[in-house]
Amino acid sequence: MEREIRILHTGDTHIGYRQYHSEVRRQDFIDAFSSVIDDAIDMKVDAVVHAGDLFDSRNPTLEDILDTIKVLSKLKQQKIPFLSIVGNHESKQHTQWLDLFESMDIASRLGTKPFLIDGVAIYGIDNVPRSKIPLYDYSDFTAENCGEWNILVMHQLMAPFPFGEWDCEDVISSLPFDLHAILLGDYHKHEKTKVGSTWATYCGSTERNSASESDPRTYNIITINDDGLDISRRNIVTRDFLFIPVELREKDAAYELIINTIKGYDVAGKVVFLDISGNSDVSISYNEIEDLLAKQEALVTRIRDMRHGEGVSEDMDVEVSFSDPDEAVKREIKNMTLTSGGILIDEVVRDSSVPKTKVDLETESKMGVLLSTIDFSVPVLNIGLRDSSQVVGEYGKAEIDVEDSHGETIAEPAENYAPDNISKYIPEVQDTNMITASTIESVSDDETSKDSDDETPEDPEKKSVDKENVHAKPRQYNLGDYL
Ligand SMILES: [Mn+2]
Repeated sequence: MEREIRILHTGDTHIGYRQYHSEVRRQDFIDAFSSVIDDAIDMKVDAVVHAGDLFDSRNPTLEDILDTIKVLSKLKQQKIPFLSIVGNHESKQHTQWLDLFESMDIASRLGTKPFLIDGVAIYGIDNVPRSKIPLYDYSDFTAENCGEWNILVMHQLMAPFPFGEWDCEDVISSLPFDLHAILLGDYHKHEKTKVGSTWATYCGSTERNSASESDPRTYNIITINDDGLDISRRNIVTRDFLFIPVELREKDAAYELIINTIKGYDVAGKVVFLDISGNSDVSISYNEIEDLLAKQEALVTRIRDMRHGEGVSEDMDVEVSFSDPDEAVKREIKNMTLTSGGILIDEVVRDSSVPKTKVDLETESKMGVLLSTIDFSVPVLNIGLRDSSQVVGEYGKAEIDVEDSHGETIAEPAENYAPDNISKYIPEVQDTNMITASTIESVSDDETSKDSDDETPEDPEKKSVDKENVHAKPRQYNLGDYL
């Protein structure tokens, strides 16, 4: 080798994660990424490799994107390449966020053609969903332009690590060149092992994505020189998570015990878990405890009452299993008050005997059958709309003129506004003669705006309530109702 090459390997930065609904925590995730990039600049590494899950969501906010661009631009200024793959969290259908950053020349998307740094060739495989791993096609990889040293970046759970879904050995033996290291993301804890003569290593996440990630966060430095390839781990300074255990005994002194215990800790600015165990006969109100912790300036307070099986919740590593997942899905779908059309589409999409390429055809044909069973014959002429607005449309059915959302007048099948339909869907209006197109339009707009709101909700619970309200109200009053 002409010179030593050093690569900073990071991943699972999950930018945009508003953990515990805290804006400060969102900032913590971008700050952690930023501090890793600052280290890369201080160390003058030859490249930063990101092993996926740059963003927590496939729909990061503009703020998240701008913050990320700022950080990547710092690297760009120092002419340090940022090389990355797409993780499962941020993965979009076709074009990826990484493509945007590549087009801005602040990142390179790794793939089957190597990114070369002197004698080191770096390849990447975007996250592959578990079900598609056995079908993965290596044929795009060639030995052409491969390096003296070859590195592959992946975002998967890999064997020989115990949680593995894909075997490092399969990957190594399937590639047409020698692989010296697999730099991994997805698992959030640092790991390092050798598979034959190939290193496999996880860098760890840059911030704590849950309370179970209690160890210090880490990244890797990969050093390649004439002596070989070496992997070393570095810690990242992140916000403290503090775990305060309290074991309750007697009923009377419960609050005193909790308060005195809390006072023994410096909770300011920390994410605080108060873990209550012990006598389950002692009932306590959490509000006072939360107030006390807030007064002591804890950033986030989480009370986990272990006496009621809490703490064994989302924050811990727990395998959730259903005795029959299909049954569980069916039950949930039932609760969604979908229309028969909605259920039909769901069934077609879920049906493993329907090839993906036939889903649209199958849906269309089944929907046709469903529509043919619906009785649309309604007493059109009794409708209290102006006769002059009624015209006969191209299908020979009566139509009425209504304003669409752009204020344009369009012809709509009058049956959509037939008395039966309207009174059914707008319960507060009993006299159908009062209904005008504008009434209908305003209801429609309201609904559309709610449905098209696909932003990540501030509070998932609140959102689900809103959704329920929307669905409790009948959705529409035309053909769309059967969708
Ligand atoms: Mn991740």
